Amino acid sequence: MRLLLIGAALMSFAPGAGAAWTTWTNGHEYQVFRATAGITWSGASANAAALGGYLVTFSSAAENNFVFGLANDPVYWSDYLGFRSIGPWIGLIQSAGANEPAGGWAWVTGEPLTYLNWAAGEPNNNGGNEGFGLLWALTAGGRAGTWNDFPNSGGGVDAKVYSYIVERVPSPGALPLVCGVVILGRRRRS
Ligand SMILES: [Ca+2]
Ligand SMILES: [Ca+2]
Repeated sequence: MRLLLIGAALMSFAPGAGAAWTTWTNGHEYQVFRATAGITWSGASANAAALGGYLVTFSSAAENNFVFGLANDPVYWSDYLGFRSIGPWIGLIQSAGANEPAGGWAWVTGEPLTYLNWAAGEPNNNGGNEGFGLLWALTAGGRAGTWNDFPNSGGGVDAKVYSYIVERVPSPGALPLVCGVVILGRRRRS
C-alpha cells in the first residue's frame, strides 16, 4: 500500500497530471481550459507551452469535430454583442502584413493549413486587427466548431475570450518512468 501511494504521488508531479486530458485516435491529448478573467491568445499560447503542448490544430474535419465535442459546453462560451457566441482560442495565427482577410494564416505547429472551417463570413479582419483564431458560433448562445479571426486581446470589454484548447503529444518516456519506480519499489519490498 505504501509503495502504491509513492507511485501515485510521483504521478501527481507529472505535467498536467490530475487534469482531464482526452486522447484521440492519433494518440494526441486534448483539454479545454477556462480562464475566468478572460485571456489573450498570447497568454493562452504561453499556457499551452507550459503544459508541454500548443493551442489546438485541426488537420481534418474529424479532428475538428472531436475537439468541438470537448468544447461543446456553455462554460467555455461567452456572448458577442447579443448575436454571436465566442468559443475557445485555437492554434491559428496570421502573419503580420499578410493580405487581409484570408492571407497568411497558419497553424502554430507549422502543420499545413489544408483543412479549413471558417464560419460564414470569416475571416473578415473586423476592425482591422484580427489575427488570431478561435471557435465561433453564428447564433446568440450557440456553440459550433467553426472558426473566426479575432483580436489578440478579444473583441473589447464585452467580448473577452474565456477559454482555450490545448493539444499535446504525450512524451513516450513519461509513463514507463512512473511504472519503473513502482516496479522497483515492489522489488525492494519483496
Ligand atoms: Ca492537431
Ligand atoms: Ca473575424
